[in-house]
Amino acid sequence: MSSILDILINSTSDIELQNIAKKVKTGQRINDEECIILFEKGSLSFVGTLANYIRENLHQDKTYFNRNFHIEPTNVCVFSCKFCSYSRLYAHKEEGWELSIDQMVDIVKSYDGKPVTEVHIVGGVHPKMNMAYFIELIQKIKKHRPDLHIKAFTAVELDYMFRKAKLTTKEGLKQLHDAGLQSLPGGGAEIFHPEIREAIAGDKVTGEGWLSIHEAAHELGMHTNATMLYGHVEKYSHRVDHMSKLRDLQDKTKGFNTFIPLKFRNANNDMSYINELTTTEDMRMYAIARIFLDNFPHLKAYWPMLGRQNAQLSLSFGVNDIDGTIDDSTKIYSMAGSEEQTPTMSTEELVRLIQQAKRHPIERDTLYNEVFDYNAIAN
Ligand code: V47
Ligand code: SF4
Repeated sequence: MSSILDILINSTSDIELQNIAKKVKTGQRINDEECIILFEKGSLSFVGTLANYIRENLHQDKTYFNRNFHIEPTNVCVFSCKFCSYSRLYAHKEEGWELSIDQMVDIVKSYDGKPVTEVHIVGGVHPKMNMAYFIELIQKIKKHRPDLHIKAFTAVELDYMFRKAKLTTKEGLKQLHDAGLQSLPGGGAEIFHPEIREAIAGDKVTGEGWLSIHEAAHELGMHTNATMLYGHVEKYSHRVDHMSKLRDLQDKTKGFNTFIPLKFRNANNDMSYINELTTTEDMRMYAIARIFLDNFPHLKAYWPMLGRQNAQLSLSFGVNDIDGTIDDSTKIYSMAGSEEQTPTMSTEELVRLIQQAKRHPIERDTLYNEVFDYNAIAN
């Protein structure tokens, strides 16, 4: 009997695309040039079929989410990334917010008795919030709720914190890890290639710096995520360069859990003149990431940024994770123009969204251990 990939191979007249489909069928890795060919020539149905084949081989219909909330300590930031709608320079700090340690611990306490498994802490890079401040925060959260997984601080925040404290990356991470930090989120990666990074985020940690912080975290036994901000001034070759560097590091350390492509949103920032990409381009991005990143176990669509309907659609284009309940606790995307102005979804809504796409909802913890199988109660 012909498999779906045999049908795809036989019906594709373009030899280069046909060879890529043959590689996927036999489990071979595609190279950077082939990835560019996919971006340039692969139709949505072509890349979608390949990505869905890989997704179902890895995870069948399983689709993960978790119960989480965000804490954003501040939006005051020493940097001025051109795509950022959220930060306020220190000189205008009265327009922003700065949470005290007690206020953040109170946010954690407001979840007492609720079955959340993860707190995600990221924010602007505030010149006065230093290592000692964040170590105290983490210790207090852990003391109050030891079972809550702390996923916190982008490589951008960490790079600044460690430089100010005159610590090496290894020393700084070790101190935070000892205090209770368990994973790193994937933010701050943007586009690694200096040609683009300098144009959109020229004053923060370099691509190499981002990668070396994640490598050091992996060496300490921590898991991390990786993002890529796409759909602005980058070319396809920059996306491939970015994903290729992530794939190389993953070959070395196996420390990444999930890849999260982040669609550029254009409201209220210095890049508002750039049109946002279409849904077709978004789905092609997810699908090609699933095909190229053969050593990443998971591909996440972050619904507060993409919108819930497109997140649902992405489950047919390689995505097997749609993040968590969020609980209206992040402002990054609502300020950048996402239709999700109050990002919160109840577990029931997330489950329904996944089931409507004819997928199998599973609640996970941060490290993808299965917490609850929703098909067990739905049938
Ligand atoms: O690094 C900022 C992005 C990131 C815009 O690891 C924008 O589980 C689009 O990384 N349009 C921070 N994107 C958020 C992040 C993240 C989110 C959810 C889950 C995880 C995880 C990580 O947000 C920044 C930047 O790339 N961003 N402004 C914008 N206008
Ligand atoms: Fe600061 Fe992050 Fe915004 Fe850049 S993206 S200005 S580092 S808050």
